[in-house]
Amino acid sequence: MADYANQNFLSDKINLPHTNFKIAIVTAMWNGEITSRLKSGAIETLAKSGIPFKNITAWDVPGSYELIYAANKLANEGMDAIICIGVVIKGETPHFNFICDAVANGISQITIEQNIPIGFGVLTTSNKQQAIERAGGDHGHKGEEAAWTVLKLLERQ
Ligand code: RBF
Repeated sequence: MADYANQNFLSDKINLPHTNFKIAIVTAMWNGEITSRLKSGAIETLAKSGIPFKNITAWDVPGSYELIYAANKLANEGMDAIICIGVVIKGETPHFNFICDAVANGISQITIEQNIPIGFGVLTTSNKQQAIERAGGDHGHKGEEAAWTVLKLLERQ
């Protein structure tokens, strides 16, 4: 079995049963310079696996807290999977823990109640540099990884 702790899992091939899945990408516009990179990487990853653009719904919301409402609404509209993207930076966010906890708990509640895969592409970093490094820099691309993750779960649909 592959060991994703020790290899870049993006290199692993996805074997979807079909490519007709409807997938939504919800992106928080707070720290939009970084979230837009994460969003682009997520779209590219879906396209590389053969998901047609017409099947991809993109919704930009104001901040990470709004990812919860948007993801739940999109699940109710019949999406097969959702990718949530946001960047919460500790040094710039006085109530960092409240936002991070609310978003993580809200999204996990939706994935359970709606029974669909949700990719957690929400960076929670100490500073802006750490977020940039995770949006296509030295620490990988968390937008691509979140998209890859939902595709991996859709293999079993
Ligand atoms: N949203 C983010 O996505 N990332 C942040 O770092 C962030 N920091 C915030 C800091 C403050 C002081 C406030 C009031 C909001 C912040 N938000 C952030 C926005 C939040 O997710 C939400 O959009 C707003 O609170 C409105 O519901």
